[in-house]
Amino acid sequence: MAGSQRYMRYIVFALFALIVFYFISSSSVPSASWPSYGDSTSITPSTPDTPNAAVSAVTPHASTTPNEKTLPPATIPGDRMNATFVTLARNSDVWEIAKSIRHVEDRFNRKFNYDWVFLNDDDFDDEFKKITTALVSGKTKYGKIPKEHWSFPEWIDQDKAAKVREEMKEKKIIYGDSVSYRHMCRYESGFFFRHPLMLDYEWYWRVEPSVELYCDINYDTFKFMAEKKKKYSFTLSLYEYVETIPTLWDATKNFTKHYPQHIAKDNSMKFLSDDGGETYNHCHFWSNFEIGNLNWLRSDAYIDFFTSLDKAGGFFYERWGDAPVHSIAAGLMLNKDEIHFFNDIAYYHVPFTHCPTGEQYRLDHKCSCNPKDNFDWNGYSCTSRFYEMNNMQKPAGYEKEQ
Ligand SMILES: Nc1nc2c(ncn2[C@@H]2O[C@H](COP(=O)(O)OP(=O)(O)O)[C@@H](O)[C@H]2O)c(=O)[nH]1
Ligand SMILES: [Mg+2]
Repeated sequence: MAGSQRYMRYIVFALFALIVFYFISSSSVPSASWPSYGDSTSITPSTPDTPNAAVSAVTPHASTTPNEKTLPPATIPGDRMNATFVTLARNSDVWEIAKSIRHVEDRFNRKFNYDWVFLNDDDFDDEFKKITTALVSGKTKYGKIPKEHWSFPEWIDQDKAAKVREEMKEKKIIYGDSVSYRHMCRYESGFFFRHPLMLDYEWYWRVEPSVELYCDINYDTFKFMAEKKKKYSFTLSLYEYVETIPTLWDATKNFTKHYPQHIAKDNSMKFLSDDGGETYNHCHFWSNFEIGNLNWLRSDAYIDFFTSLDKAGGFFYERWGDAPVHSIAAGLMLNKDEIHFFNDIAYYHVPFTHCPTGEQYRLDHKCSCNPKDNFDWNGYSCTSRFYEMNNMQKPAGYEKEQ
């Protein structure tokens, strides 16, 4: 027994000695085959046919080879328009707006470096400013909305407004019981373009949290708007939820009766109404995406329109959205050819996608959207009407997406 124990001890010791010997011998092997990154002195060309072996020997970071192809310029040269992105957001929206900014920068703005104005009914905190400033390639500006632009006007009957919110809550109308959503819609309808920070600019592109862009945009969309004399634009259009705007068209008709001088001759009434203006068909451009002209929104025509709607009280007695308000204004007070459909801007805001119709375009612009998700030719979209009203030919292949 004692003899076999001694025997075992001997084997264990021998094994241990072997392991120690192995480690000592392998660590003493010269390690010249693992030069540290950037250490040019220890580098030997790994293969005899490495093209720039001579250069590699003298330049730092020579473990990599230079790209000899001509790459496109990192930014698009040329002058810029007097334009800005604009976002209305709360501090709590920071990570959702961060995603949107990244999309906009990657697909467009890193090539143009336009400014970005952020507006809030509260003070933006340091975290929000730090994150968004780091992401935007242009200048960032942060503005607080004056109280009088984010509160009930004195002519609003508070009890009546509260009762409506209760009723809408029972009917489960989206945002039906929300006061802040109503202030937001009224602000986007009538005030954002008058904020002191916005007065510096002529053009805006509105961006909301959690939106996505799916194709490269390689030209200046603001310049396009200016050169083509466009004032308003959209990517998605649809029918508004009737319960939120039962009297919006009556208020509109009241406006047109009092201000006939503001109505454009070649307007888009056909897009808005199927009976020559008697009733509204609820078609509107989805305003979470907009590229537009701020001077138009600041014009007497638009301000008179907003003021007369505001007096009617529907932002609080109903739940008028800024999308139908902007759309009716553009439809009646601009000429048809001043409204542009950006088929080439692939865009998503929950739950709808605009994915450009036309495969060659999608391939050329590195689009990542599924054309099957495109909403344009769906029965709930109004974009077909826009094409028909303007006698525009629908893009090739649209039938396959219906
Ligand atoms: N500062 C601020 N921004 C708001 C408020 N409510 C909504 N927003 C912003 O207004 C825009 C529209 O709001 P959102 O929640 O996206 O509405 P939806 O797209 O209609 O569902 C977004 O840019 C929001 O960040 C609010 O109470 N305060
Ligand atoms: Mg939104």
